[in-house]
Amino acid sequence: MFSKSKKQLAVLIDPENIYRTEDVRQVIEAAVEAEANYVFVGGSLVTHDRIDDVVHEVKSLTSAPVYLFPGGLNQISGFADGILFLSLISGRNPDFLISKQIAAAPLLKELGLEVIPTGYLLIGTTSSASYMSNTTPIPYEKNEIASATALAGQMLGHKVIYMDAGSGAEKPISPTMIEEVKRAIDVPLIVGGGIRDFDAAYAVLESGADVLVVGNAAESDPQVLKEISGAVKAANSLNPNYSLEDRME
Ligand code: 1GP
Repeated sequence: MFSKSKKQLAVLIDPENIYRTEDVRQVIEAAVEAEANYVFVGGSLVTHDRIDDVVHEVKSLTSAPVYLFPGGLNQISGFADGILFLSLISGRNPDFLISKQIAAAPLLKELGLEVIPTGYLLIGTTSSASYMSNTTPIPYEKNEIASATALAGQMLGHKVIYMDAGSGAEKPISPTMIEEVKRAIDVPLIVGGGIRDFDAAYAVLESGADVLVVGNAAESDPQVLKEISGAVKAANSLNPNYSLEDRME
């Protein structure tokens, strides 16, 4: 499970884009090399029925826990280790706050997946996730709304808070928003969306994220994970003044 004692990296596979064996293999091999701590599998819209195949393939390539990050009920697989049981608490759409969870709960119990109650916040501008969930994201600069929402999520019993700028976001969530949310909550904080390089990853971790999620960038160039894992190591190291080259070694 997620921890606050060490910064961690999660690599996200959107099965709508990455489902061919060769593509899965490329991303996961890079994730293993980058010592990614988790693999998340899921997306806003999955139009095929290959989730089991994708998760099975991922599991065969890594010993890191594989957690479902589902945008819909067709993204549940018994081959996963667990599921981020998301409630979209930045939105006001009951379907994504509770209805889909009710529909999924009996199956999750039957499959015996580890269920991680996750308060999920969309931030910034319209993304596939906000469009598909028919919710309005929290505006990019409204730090106090984000921190109050995250705190309410924790008070409601969520074991982790996931702030997401949306896959392929132009820019990641701002350091000041991450700092404020981090100050407000005690549970681990996952941050994703638009993180493509060392600097963005380091800024997100330095401002308080416990787990960093990288999807799009790894899909386009799996080798970027090495650079990003350098940021995770740097953020975990006691000496943040290493040169970029040192961190990359
Ligand atoms: C999206 O947080 C994830 O839900 C990851 O975003 O694809 O932009 O890395 P990216």
